[in-house]
Amino acid sequence: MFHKILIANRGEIAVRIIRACKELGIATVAVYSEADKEAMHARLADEAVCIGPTPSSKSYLNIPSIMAAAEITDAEAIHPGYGFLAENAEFAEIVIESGYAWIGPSPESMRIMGDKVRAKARMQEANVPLVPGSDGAVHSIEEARQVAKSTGFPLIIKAASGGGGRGMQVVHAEPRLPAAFNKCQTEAGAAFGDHTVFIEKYLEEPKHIEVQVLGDKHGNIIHLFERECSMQRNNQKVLEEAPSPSIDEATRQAICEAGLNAAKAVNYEGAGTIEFLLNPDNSFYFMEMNTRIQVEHPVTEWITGVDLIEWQIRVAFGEKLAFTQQNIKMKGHAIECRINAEHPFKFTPSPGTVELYHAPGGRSVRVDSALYTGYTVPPHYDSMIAKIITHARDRQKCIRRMQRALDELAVIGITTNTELHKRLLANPGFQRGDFNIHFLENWLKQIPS
Ligand code: MV4
Repeated sequence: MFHKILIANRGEIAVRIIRACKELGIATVAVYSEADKEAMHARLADEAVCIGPTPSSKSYLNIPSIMAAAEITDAEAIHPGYGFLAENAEFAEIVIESGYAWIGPSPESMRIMGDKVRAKARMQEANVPLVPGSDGAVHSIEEARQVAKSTGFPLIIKAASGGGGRGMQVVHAEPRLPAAFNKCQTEAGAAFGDHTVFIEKYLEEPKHIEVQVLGDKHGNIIHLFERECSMQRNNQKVLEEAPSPSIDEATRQAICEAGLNAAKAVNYEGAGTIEFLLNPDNSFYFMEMNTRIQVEHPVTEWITGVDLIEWQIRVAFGEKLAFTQQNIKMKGHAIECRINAEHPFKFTPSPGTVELYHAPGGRSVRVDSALYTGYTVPPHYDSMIAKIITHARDRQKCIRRMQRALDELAVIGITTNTELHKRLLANPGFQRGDFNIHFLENWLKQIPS
C-alpha cells in the first residue's frame, strides 16, 4: 500500500480523506492556503504545507505549488477530492508523469467525459440512452434551426466544455433561437475557452438521478446503485438521498445498468458518477459523467457498506475490487443534508467565527465536517461547513432521524441553512417523494421566510 498521500483539497473532504488514510495506515500531507492556517485539515494531517495565498487560483489551483509540496514531503500519491483540480485532466497527467500515483480515473477517461460532445458520441456507441438532439456540435444558427425541426421546442443549448449547469440556454420558441445560440457560444468561449455547443430537447419536469460506479485497473467495474439529487437550487445540491424514493425495481435495474455501461465505455478506473435525467414516464437519459468522488458519496456508502474513499485509494494502488456486482446489496435508506454558512432562505453567505459548534450524534447519524468551536469560516471558499447523514430501515424513519439530528445541531456565531432543511423535511411533497428538479425553487417562491 502507499506510505504517504498528499491531499490537494481543503475542508470536510480533505478531513474525510485523511481519516480514510489513517485507518489504512497511510501517512498524510495536507496543503493549505494562507487563509487556512488554522483549518482542521491542516491540523489533522501528519504534515501540512502552505501552498500559497488565499485566492484558490494561487493555492488550491496552483499546480506547480502542489507538485512542489508533494516533492518536498516525498508523497507517493495525490488525492484531489472534489472541485478545484479534481476533474482537470492536465493536472492528472502532470501528477502521473512526475512519478506520483493519481487517485482518480485515467486522464483519457477524464478528457472524454469532460467534453460533453465526445462523451455523448461514446455513450451512443455503448447504447446508453441519450436525450434526442443534435448529432454532435452545432456550428451555426442555420444548423440550430434544422436541429430544432426534429427536437421541437423547448430545447436546450449546452456548452461542450460546460457541465454542472454552467453554460446552458433554454429556448422556448423559434424567435429566441438566434440570440440564445449566440449567447451560449459567446459565454462558452469566455468561460471555457471553447465555444463548441450542442442542442438537446429540453426535458421539462425530470428528476436528477445519478449512478455511483467503481472500477479497478484490472477491468472490473461495478455500480453501487443510485442517488436522488433533485433537491437543488442554482445547480447547487441541498439534500441528497439513496436509494431514489420514486423509482421501481425495474427502472432501478435499467438505470444502474446504463450507468455501468457508460463507465465501461471509457474503461473507467476509480469512483465516478453518471448523471441521468428521469422523466415522469420512467424514461431516462445520460446527461454527463463526473469523474471524481462527489460531495454526496456518504449516502451510497451507507446503503451499500462500501467505503468509497478507501476503495479509491486501493484501486489507485492497483488492488482488485474485493467484491463483485452480486455482492453489492442495498440496505435501508440514507439522507444527506448539506449545512452551509448562509441565510436559509435568502442564500446570502454568512462567514465568520463559530462561537459554539455542537455536532449531532446517536444511532445512525454521521457528520462529515471540518468545523470546530472557535474556527473562523473564511469568505473565500465554498460555504458548505458540514454534511449530516442519517440512515434507517426505511425513508420515513430516515427523515425522522434527520429531523432529530438537525434539532441537536448547534452552530452559534454564524448563520446556517439548517432551518431550510427542517422546513424541507417537513414538506408533504418532499415526504411523498413527489418532486422534480424544480421543486425547491418553486417551493421557495411561495414559502414565507
Ligand atoms: C438538461 C435539463 C433538461 N433537459 N438537459 C443542469 C445541470 C447539467 N448537468 C445539465 N442540466 C440540465 N440539463 C435537458 N436536455 C435540465 C437541466 C437542469 C438540471 C438538471 C439536474 C439537476 C438540476 C437541474 C436544474 C436545472 C436544469
